[in-house]
Amino acid sequence: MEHSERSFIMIKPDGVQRQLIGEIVSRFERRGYKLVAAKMMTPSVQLAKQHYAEHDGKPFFESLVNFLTSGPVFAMVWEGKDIVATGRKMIGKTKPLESDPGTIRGDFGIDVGRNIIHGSDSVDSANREIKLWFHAEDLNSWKPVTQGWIY
Ligand code: RTP
Ligand code: MG
Repeated sequence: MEHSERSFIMIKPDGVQRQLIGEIVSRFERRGYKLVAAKMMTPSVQLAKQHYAEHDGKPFFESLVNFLTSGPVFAMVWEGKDIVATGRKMIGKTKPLESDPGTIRGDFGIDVGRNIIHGSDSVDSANREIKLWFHAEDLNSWKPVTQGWIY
């Protein structure tokens, strides 16, 4: 079925521990995006390594994988116009000094290794990550009954 752009957005273990799930889900909802899948789970080491495969070999890779597998995450798929790029804007930059107030990281974080949330960095990454974390049958396509402000 045809749908507009989708992104894989995940609240990391620190965001779950700090009880920011509602706050973050609310920001995406209010912006006008549609939630099409969500689940809470503790990722396996294998899944975390696959997810962050592009960083394999970097000095922070092991601690990144350890962190992501340290407890439950809240994995989601969000849908809507330009969700990949807009999602990254809403999340804020990787480096705490560069993450502006008003963004999720800029409002809630000060540590590059404890940065609350992940968002796909391109449409290709989104497609890869959605396949990695979700089965196709768990993605819920739906249309708002009240048309107008949700794309
Ligand atoms: P993410 O993939 O988690 O959404 O974060 P991102 O795109 O903003 O940043 P990325 O470059 O993909 O890095 C993935 C995660 O690795 C940790 N990191 N640590 N110590 C460091 O210099 C360093 N650089 C990156 C961060 O936790 C980042 O979210
Ligand atoms: Mg990244």
